[in-house]
Amino acid sequence: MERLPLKSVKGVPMLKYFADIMEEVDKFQAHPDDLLISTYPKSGTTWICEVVDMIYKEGNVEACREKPIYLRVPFLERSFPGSDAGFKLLQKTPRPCVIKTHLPVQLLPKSFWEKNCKMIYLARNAKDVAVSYYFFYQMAKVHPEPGTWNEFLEKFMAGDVLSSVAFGSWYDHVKDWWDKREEQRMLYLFYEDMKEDPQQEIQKVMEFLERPIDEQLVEKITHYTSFKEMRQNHMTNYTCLPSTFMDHSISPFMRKGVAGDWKNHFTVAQNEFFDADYKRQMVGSTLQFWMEM
Ligand code: PPS
Repeated sequence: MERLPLKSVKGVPMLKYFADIMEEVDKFQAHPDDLLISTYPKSGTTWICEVVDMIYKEGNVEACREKPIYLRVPFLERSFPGSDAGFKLLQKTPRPCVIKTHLPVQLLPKSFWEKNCKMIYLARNAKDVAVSYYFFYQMAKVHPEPGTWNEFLEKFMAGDVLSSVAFGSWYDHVKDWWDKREEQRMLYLFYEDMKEDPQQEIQKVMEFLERPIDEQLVEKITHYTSFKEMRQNHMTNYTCLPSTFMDHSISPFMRKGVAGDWKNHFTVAQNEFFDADYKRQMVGSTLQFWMEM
């Protein structure tokens, strides 16, 4: 796997292979009953996908273990040489279905808005996302070289230029999706709330999906979607992919799964600099994050 430079799609830096299919992705036709799961990378996408798949499969663990999560919840804009692009995989998938995306609001195919699809957005605090993304850049070798932690953090803060990170600005992503939540059938969730009270957040998802709340089912889903369980489950921990693509010996995909790990990586100076920039980038937004638990 080659570490190619990012490529701009309407000003958003993207992995080159993803950018190359965006014209086709843009024409994607959503089914009105498709459920879209949208996140900025490293925000707990795999976690919420597994929760939703377990709800759809009414807690049937065997059915959830038939295929890796990236085949059960196809990733719309994903594209790598030698495998089906996400939108092509969706052509072969029975619809309606659950679809994963990391696209910012302005790049999401219009059809999702026009068909008024239900959407779940999961956000995670910027500092933990930056740390998680840094380790992911090292192990998932389709990304450009991350450089040092300090260099990577600067790229993360830069957001929307080609020298920044894949999928662009975290700040714009979380704010723009937040601003859409009232005009769309959208459930906006937070990683930190899922860590704090997974039962409550799973119930919220079930209500949003109009499923009957069954306490035993909630308990079962909470258990099987815990970090401990998902870390050792080959269908959720990405170990089914070849190590040329994701090298878990550099850093496992299921790395720590906590809120507040940033404290082990940010220096005092980096933290002060980041906080000042954060205030500037988030000014005017009502969006609030727990930076630790
Ligand atoms: S990706 O590649 O963008 O789809 O990655 P994504 O799944 O969004 O994020 C990976 C991070 O989520 C953590 N994770 C979890 N945390 C808590 N509980 C569960 N069940 C869980 N599953 C995944 C994973 O460990 C990555 O975070 P870090 O901080 O790197 O550990």
